[in-house]
Amino acid sequence: MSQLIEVKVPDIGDYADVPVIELFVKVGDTVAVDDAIAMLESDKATMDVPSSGAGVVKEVLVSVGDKVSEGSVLIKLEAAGAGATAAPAAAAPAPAPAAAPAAAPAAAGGGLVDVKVPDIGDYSDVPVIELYVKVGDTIKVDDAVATLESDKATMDVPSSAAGVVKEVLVSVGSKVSEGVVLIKVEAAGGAAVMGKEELVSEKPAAATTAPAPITNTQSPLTATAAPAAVASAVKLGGKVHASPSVRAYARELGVDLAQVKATGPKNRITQADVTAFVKGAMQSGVVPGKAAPAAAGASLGGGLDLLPWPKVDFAKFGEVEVKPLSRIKKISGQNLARNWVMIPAVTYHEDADITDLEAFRVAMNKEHEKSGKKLTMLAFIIKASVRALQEFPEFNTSLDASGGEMSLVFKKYFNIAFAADTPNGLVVPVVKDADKKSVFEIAAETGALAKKARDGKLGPADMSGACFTISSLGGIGGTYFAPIVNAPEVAILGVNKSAMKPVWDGKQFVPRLTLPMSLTADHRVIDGALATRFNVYLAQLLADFRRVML
Ligand code: CAO
Repeated sequence: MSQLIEVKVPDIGDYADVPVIELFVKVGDTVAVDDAIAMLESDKATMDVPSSGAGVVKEVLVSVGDKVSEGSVLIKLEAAGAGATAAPAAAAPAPAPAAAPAAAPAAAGGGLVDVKVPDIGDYSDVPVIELYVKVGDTIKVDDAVATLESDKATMDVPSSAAGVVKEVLVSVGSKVSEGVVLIKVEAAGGAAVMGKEELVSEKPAAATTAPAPITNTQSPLTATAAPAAVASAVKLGGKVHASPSVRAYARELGVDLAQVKATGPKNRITQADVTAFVKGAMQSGVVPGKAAPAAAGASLGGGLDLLPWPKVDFAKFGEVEVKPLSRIKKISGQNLARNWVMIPAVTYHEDADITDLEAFRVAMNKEHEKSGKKLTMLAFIIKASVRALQEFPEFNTSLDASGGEMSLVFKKYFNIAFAADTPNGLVVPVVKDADKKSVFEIAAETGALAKKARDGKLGPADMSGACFTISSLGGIGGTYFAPIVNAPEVAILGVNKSAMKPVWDGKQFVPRLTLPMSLTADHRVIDGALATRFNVYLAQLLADFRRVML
């Protein structure tokens, strides 16, 4: 009797209840091991689930929109020849390959250190799609050297050494495997000083440079993850078949994949298809991603009908220097642009009197001087925001269209993100379960996360699961600003530097330390009255912090 093989969702890291956004098989299809079965899309990652078995699809147990987690059965297969020839991964997710130490760089003659492709799982002959260094560049341990892209995964290779790049042995298009030398680095001072990562790196290549788009090489899945700051990938088209990297490429170019003609196997859109589409659009004058050209004055406003980005030869007007955008900026830029365009956002301002709170903070810090514990204004604002979210649950929600119709997801947890300024751009780490933490604990955690952010060491887990974001420019200055909502959240609070202001107390002007607050909210969920009530309540909490306990 034939035995059915269950193809399950393998280890997908911390993700759970991830929506299926595409199904590539139906009953009757014949699939081979590793054929893509479905695509899952969390708020941060798009993942192909490959088949762990070969045979004929007998049952499809999920449909688009269903939410799945590790172990969920997607399909049942009858093995080819009706015999039970399940690949080992069929019954259980393939175990993550043991994280092998990265190839230890051999000190070459003249103090040169080889930076090699580390363990990249089962992949070999993987094309280099981007190179970030050139001869003469000074690099640090963990700086991204190159991006490799297989048909399923995009992987950043971090440098295992610090110093000056003396040789680059590959170019874009070169195919590389584990152990291949990418560059030779002369360590600072001419000696082959190795970074600790290069001696024993327990991290697979992709997991090292945290904020860069990474791929989970430890899982049979492929995931193109983005920092939380930049939230979810835009689903540009309808049902289209394309790998995560092609989707990322299309997003970068603003191409609607639904309009691209596929030439790949199983009608999948390849990178070349996207390029051809853009070329065609440029030649015909049609703005990529749009159904019709933006005829001047003819728009009925259904689309954005934007003009192409202006092309200017800036060098005509004076000396210029062209520098590439950092990877964080490239990714966050796309998401900020989407959030700016798609969210009808309004910013509401309020002043909070933090005279007493600041006096209390200073007194507490003095009292705890010896212990090294320090309370920050940001930590108090996070704690007060949690209380305000509890009082106004609409602020702790996300709009969700995965069920076909828009619904509002109310979250019962309180994870607060905060914007952190780093040399490479803005990242948004998350303080999880801030409702369960003391202000001291929150202060310590934001400090640690901000440091990790500046060191470029935040991982996807540090930046996911936020409910509400705080952007504090208080250490810098400013009066008010209009922060952009960090979708799929529905509101963001910006604060600037507090200042002594004369406040009328009914009889006279008194000096009060005033914190300028700017709350931007998604008007589809939060209307102006509610936003203003939230702001007033938050200001009351900060003016008298005892209210937080009520
Ligand atoms: N009013 C007055 N002073 C303030 C203040 C406020 N609202 N907030 C902070 N300060 C003071 C602090 O008390 C600190 O002084 P002391 O060292 O004397 O205590 C000083 O300013 C520096 O604070 P900080 O900004 O380094 O620390 P923080 O805990 O307030 O903030 C972090 C940490 C990570 C939020 C911050 O470093 C940061 O990156 N801010 C930028 C966020 C950003 O870029 N937002 C814009 C996003 S949209 O583009």
